[in-house]
Amino acid sequence: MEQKTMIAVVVVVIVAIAAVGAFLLLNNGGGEKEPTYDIPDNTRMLVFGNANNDDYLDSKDLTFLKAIVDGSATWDKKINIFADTNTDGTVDQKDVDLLSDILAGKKTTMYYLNWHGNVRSINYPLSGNIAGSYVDIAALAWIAGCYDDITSIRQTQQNLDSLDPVQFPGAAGKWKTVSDETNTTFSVQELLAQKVKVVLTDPDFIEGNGLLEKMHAADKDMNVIELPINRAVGDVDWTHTIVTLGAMYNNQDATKEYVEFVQKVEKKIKEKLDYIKQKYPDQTFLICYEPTSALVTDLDIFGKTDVQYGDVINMVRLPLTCALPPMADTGYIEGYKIEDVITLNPTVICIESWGKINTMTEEQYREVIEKWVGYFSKTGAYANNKVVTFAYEVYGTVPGIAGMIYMGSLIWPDAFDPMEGIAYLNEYYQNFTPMGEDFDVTEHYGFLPEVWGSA
Ligand SMILES: [Ca+2]
Ligand SMILES: [Ca+2]
Repeated sequence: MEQKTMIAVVVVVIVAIAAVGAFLLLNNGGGEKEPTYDIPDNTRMLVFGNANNDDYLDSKDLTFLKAIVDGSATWDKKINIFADTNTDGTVDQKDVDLLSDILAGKKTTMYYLNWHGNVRSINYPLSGNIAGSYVDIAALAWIAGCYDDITSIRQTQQNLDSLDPVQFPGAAGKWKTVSDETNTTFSVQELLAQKVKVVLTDPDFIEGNGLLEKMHAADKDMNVIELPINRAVGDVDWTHTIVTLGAMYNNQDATKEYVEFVQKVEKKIKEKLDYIKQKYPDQTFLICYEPTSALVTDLDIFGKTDVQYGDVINMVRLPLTCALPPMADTGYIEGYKIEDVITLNPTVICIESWGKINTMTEEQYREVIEKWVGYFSKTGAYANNKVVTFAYEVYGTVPGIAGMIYMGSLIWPDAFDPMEGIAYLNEYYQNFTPMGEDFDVTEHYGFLPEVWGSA
């Protein structure tokens, strides 16, 4: 619950400082939310230099840049926004030189688009101690090849000391908390003390509270990467972050395999979309987050701002629409009545846990899940075998996309093959996590969603 409580606090802080927001925007040179650029639809590589808008920063971009400079290609600055490698408004030899240096791994400045479509820069290639808002950064860092640089996490020391050594090798005794005394955000003092050079975080922690500016002021070489971890901001999600980190660390060999995996899963889902939409039109879902009693539950739905939770983002990869419109800034609704869920009658009801698969035994976990499912036994979804339980840390964040084929097989058994779904999940865990090549999701509780009902 730490995650959600913190967000509520941040919202209060944002409201409190809204009156002075305009002043901050004028004076800090950062934190603006009006996009400078529209983020192109078909690229996850948000680095300037990615002239051809694909998911890689490579020699094809350099060839394209040279063609623009020698006049054999024309530059459409609205489409190929990243061609202007040094972001000075023109494409010329300086851009060719900068991209050449980047591809050669030379130390320089690299520019990228942040979650709001604003230009930011880093010291390229990234190196040094990494701090993150949640342990979820481990999943991204593992894929981008910088896992061993993680030293600091904004969670309690108790959280960090109890991490599963199989999922988080080397973390125990190494990772230190960089939480402030209220345990709601980063301590800048601790970031400095722990010599952090790279900060990976969702916007909730550092936007609107002046922290981003404090980090930059404390150490101009502290690279705060304004790309999401387990949120989506507008159209940017953690898949963009991983791909972009690959370039920032000059380690795209590691991320290329991941890009191809994501593209493969997306293609597979897409193949079934028309079939499901025609056979089962207007399918809705609602995510009930850690129900507090038989009467009320918290919800994860779309928020009114552009920051969205990963579980909602992953579920809409399937042909499902959230049963409620955006209701709060963060999309987190506390204390929603279960009788209102029954009235709303979503096609699929998701019941979601957080943190429990790491801290509970299988028996304890099952007991909690079965109790929660019981709260929803009078829903239409339960009558139709469409109550689905899952863990946020698997389906709300980086691994999530790998599990959507299996999730789909539980909801529409005629559309997706469960064995194929399990194969995708195993491919993810075996290739992109510390679990290793023998890991099998069917042998570990909590990694597969389950479906419940009376039909
Ligand atoms: Ca490219
Ligand atoms: Ca330029």
